Amino acid sequence: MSDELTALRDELEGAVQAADSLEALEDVRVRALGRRGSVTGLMKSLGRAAPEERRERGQALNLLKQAVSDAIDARKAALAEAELEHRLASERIDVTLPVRPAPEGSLHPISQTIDEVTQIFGEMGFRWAEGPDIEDDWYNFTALNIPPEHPARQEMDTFYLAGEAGSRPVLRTHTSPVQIRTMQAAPPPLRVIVPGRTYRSDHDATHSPMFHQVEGLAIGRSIHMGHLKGCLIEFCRAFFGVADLPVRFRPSHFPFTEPSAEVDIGCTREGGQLRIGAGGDWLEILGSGMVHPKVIANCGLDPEEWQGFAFGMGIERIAMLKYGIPDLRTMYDSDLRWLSHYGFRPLDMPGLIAEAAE
Ligand code: 2NL
Repeated sequence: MSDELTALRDELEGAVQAADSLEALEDVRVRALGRRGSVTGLMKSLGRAAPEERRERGQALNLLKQAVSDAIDARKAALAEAELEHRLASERIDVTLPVRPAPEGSLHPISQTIDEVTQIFGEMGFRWAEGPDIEDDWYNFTALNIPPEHPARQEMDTFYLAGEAGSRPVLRTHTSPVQIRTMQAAPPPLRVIVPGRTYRSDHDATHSPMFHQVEGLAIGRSIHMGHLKGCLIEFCRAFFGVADLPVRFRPSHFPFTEPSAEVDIGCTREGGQLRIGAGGDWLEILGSGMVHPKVIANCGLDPEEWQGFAFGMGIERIAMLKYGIPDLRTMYDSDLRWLSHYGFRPLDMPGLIAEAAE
């Protein structure tokens, strides 16, 4: 090979080695081997060479072209490998890292409390039942043995709606109408737990016109006060997570139960701080009683054959007690800061799961 071609080969091989990317390498290839490239130009000029020189110069040019082409291929492979190495290093993922928590919503304490109450009674054989928010006078009052002069019936305390042809629909003031419908719908024995929205015309620091109740009903041939006491003591202890929680039954009155009992749990109030558990003090949690025979009869059942117990409690109240929420009105503000403070992770059932794990 002539000095001139050797110099060109060295120059091109140097350019190939200097190319630091596939694009730069392609530029070198075009400058050398492209249609107007330096090596291509020399090949084209071969025709003008003297016949005796042509063979030798042709061979030398072919060697040059081959050498440049081989250098380009080798450099291309090296660059491609380096690029792959770089990607493997930069796109490396650590599969041992813990999962990043996805942003998620939370359960309102009212929903959480309803879940907890229905789960505790569910384990005692009660099934969930629900019914309409808009009721008629018979289901909300008459069937429940509520007398015409009872304050709950007054315009002042209850939301009435304008109905058709003199009827007077009412926003249910308790969830009891659902139990009446349950007794009508299928023959006993039965056990239902009935959470839901209820409405009363009351609005101040401790009352909201819409609030939540959960009621329960068990009907059978030989259900007695002992069953009522056993179920409600068990509920109070499971719900508040205090195994030896004192529970007291105090005589009371409701039109729909006879006898009736208010249920109190033990607590202490030291320095204005309420603590649920054994102590000298009592806190009212729910109302209960044996279903009044007139209510059983109103549902088309024979009170001589069927009897049972019922109970009811306010969800907001027991949620505030259990979770230390000081102000009822904050429950309905939809303040995201409040919700993220008092809200629950979906499927989180404190008390119960903790108890099962022990
Ligand atoms: C309370 C007291 C109570 C009932 C609700 C009931 C339902 C039927 C028949 C008899 Cl269908 N009783 N429910 C019984 C006793 C008390 O609620 O303080 N609630 C917030």
